[in-house]
Amino acid sequence: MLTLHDFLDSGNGYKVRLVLAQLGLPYKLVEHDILQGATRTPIFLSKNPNGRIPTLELEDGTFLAESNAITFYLARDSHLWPEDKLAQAQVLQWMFFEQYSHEPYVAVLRAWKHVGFGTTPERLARVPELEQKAYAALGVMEGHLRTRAFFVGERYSLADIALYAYTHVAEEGDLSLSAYPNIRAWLARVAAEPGHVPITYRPAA
Ligand SMILES: N[C@@H](CCC(=O)N[C@@H](CS)C(=O)NCC(=O)O)C(=O)O
Repeated sequence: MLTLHDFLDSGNGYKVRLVLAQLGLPYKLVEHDILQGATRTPIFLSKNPNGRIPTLELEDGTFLAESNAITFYLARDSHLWPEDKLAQAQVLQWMFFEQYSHEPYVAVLRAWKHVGFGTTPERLARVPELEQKAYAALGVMEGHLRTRAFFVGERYSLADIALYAYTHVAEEGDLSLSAYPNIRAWLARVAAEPGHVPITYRPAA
């Protein structure tokens, strides 16, 4: 059986849990308290030298890191991954956008203000810059969704999952979605997809 090393509050981990749930794949969840440095121990570093969750442990003992690589591994033969070559590249385009232009701002503000990493004076000084960059990313998403139901090819895909994970909890980082009606409508569409589970979801032990 697959084993997912994770931390429940993590949006990166949630992407993987959402894919596993929507594809009906059984797995064991092993939770690590990242607030206490649990992914920085020698044992965890031997699984993922980058010291981060999510990390997926395959049946043969291989460890796979990086949320968007893990969701691709799980979903590439499913309805969550398009068949068309350009659509595949467009899904990747949004997954890379999420990692470079969205997650470092939207997720980090939430990590500081909500998850428990805390707001030190140095972090508070960086908040305006992170907010500006987070809203810039949300602006790109809002514009794209003005004429579309989903990010690629009018079909729910890994692109939507990658971007949903932290956008739907952006307000926990004190970001307001009130000026983003297209994003709010898309969030509701994603949450209505069959097999959707919330970020707090744990599989039965
Ligand atoms: N790019 C990675 C980011 C993973 C990441 O930043 N994980 C965080 C939690 S969301 C973590 O494990 N932090 C603990 C630490 O860095 O010690 C991904 O998409 O999986």
